[in-house]
Amino acid sequence: METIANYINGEFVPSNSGSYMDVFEPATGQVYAQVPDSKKDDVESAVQAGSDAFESWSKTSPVDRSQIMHRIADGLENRLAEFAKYESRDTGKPVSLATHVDIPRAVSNFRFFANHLLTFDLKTVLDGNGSTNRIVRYPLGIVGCISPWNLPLYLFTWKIAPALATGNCVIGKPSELTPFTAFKMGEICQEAGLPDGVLNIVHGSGQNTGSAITTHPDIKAISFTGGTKTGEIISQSAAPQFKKLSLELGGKNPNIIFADCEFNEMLETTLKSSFSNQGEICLCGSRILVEDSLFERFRDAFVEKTNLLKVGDPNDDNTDLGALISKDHLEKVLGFVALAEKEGGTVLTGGKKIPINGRCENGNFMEPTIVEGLGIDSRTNQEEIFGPVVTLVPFSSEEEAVSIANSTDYGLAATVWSSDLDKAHRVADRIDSGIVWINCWMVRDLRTPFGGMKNSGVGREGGDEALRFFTEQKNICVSY
Ligand code: TXE
Repeated sequence: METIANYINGEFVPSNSGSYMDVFEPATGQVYAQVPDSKKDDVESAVQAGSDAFESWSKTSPVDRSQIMHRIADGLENRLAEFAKYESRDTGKPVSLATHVDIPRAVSNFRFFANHLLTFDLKTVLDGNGSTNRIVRYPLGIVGCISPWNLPLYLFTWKIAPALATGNCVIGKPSELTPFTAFKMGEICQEAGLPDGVLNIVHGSGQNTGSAITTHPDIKAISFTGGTKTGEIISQSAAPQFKKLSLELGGKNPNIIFADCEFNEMLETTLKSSFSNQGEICLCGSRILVEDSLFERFRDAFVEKTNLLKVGDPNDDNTDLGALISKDHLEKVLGFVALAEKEGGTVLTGGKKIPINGRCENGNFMEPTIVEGLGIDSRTNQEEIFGPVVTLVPFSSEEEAVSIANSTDYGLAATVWSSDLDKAHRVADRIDSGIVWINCWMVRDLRTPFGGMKNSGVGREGGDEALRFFTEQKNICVSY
């Protein structure tokens, strides 16, 4: 049994609280580690360490900060295979996915911001009308980064890298369901020579550790990715202290498929956007809107392809879908399938738990699931399921496609498939979401803004947006 420790002031330390939670391996249902449920005084120690380190770190030259961040990326890259196994054990996702997506992206997050900070304008000078304005950006001080369980290290580093790049000290809290790669990040930071106290990783539940971070008066900003309900709670607790907030929340993303699309490419990509990471990605397309004239052809081909996906042991190279994150989450997702049937939907394929023999017999596995025949306003078509369940909805015109796409409270991502780029752009312009992919999915340039509209969040991450979020501006005006 592994015991996870907090990483505070450059050292691995147990939580003062002495209380621990079980960490389960989703693929086996077995407890393999204990994670501290840290309380206010642990967060206080981390904030103290951050305060002590801030003076020096904020004045460290951008070049030196950049070099340390590159060394962190190197350290992670050298241990990529090991980290991919940890990530798969914590999440249930296939090791192959963690090897090709999660850990490489965590490396890129550090590399990208290590480079980007060197070209980011911390200072702007505006001359005119007998005065000069010098606009300067400063690090905020101590910031909180709270991340979820679906892409643990990928999203943890997506937050801490820009925060560190801009000279802040960080209190990071990974999800209590998937703490292991963040725990091991401490070793990498030590080896890379990140000064003590600059990054502090405090483990625990949202209720105890998370809320101690979001309510701490010396923590100036919170960058959060997780559920929309949690985002609401965090907004309420952070607002009275006027903290800066960046919230990346849920989605109910539409894939709009026009009959004139390149069919095979669309089909392959739609399979990925539906079921990658067991559908547990906020960017997965969960409502598939298909033009009438293509509907039957698409439905039959999509069901056929879905039936070929292999659900199984994440350690097996041939596995397409691993286990869902927890027993509770599996029950929640299965509950949505039952709801879909109650609402009049037809399950075309999937919908059930899958027993896997051997090591994984107690794991949280379910079949990839496709449902058709539901109303646009049904709960199944409105609420985030966050599992391998998609719905098919026909449409007859551009107008109707846009109206269905915009009919939920969410606005995170969308895809549009058409060979007519005029039409695709016209539709993209009218969809309320932070990103629209035309004829592709999950293509990411880290310089671009990332985030959601409506209940999918507040603010944007990525590129300059992230560096702006983690800095405060001051305008110094002199008259001559
Ligand atoms: O996430 P939570 P949960 C969606 C998805 C899922 C639902 C709930 O629909 O079914 O959210 O997932 C910390 N103060 N997404 O409950 O609770 C928590 O410890 C401060 C979408 O597992 O939002 C963890 O570190 N922090 C999403 C982080 O918040 C709190 C990814 C996220 O956990 C807190 C995950 C509090 N009061 C779930 N309560 C996406 N957009 O990618 C919890 N936390």
